[in-house]
Amino acid sequence: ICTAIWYDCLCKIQHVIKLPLCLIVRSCFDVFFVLYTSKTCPTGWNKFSCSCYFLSTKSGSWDEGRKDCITRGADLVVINDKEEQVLCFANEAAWIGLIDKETEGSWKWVDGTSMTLSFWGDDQPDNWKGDEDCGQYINKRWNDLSCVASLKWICEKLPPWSA
Ligand SMILES: [Ca+2]
Ligand SMILES: [Ca+2]
Ligand SMILES: [Ca+2]
Repeated sequence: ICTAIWYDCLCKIQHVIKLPLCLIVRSCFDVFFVLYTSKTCPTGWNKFSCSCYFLSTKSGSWDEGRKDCITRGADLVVINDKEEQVLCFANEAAWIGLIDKETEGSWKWVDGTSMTLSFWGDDQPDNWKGDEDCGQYINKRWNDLSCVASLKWICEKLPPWSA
């Protein structure tokens, strides 16, 4: 039976087994996907798989972007898989939740996890001028950039069960 509750369950299973199960079964749930989206993502946010995404209209430093996301009950986006990397973010250059400020070259996500899967652009990260510790999404790849540069940012709001 296709119900919104079912969709919730599938998202939850996907979150646990780390497979894009939502995508696989999505066609079956298209109608409810729309309902689910309108129910769970605030206005101005886009739904993909189990999360809601927001591209800022303003620009600012990485810290300013993160602060804004937290204010919105979210955080800077954590890119967990190829689907999320490719599908979510159009062609905008924007901050993502990736940082190597603590230890140079040791990239961490804002949720505290280490970066394992990566989508760096050619010759990146290069820590140019020794001052590039924040992750930028650009041309569907990543670049390390000075954290005080001014960019838009992408927030990701996770589903309630992961809070
Ligand atoms: Ca994510
Ligand atoms: Ca760096
Ligand atoms: Ca760079």
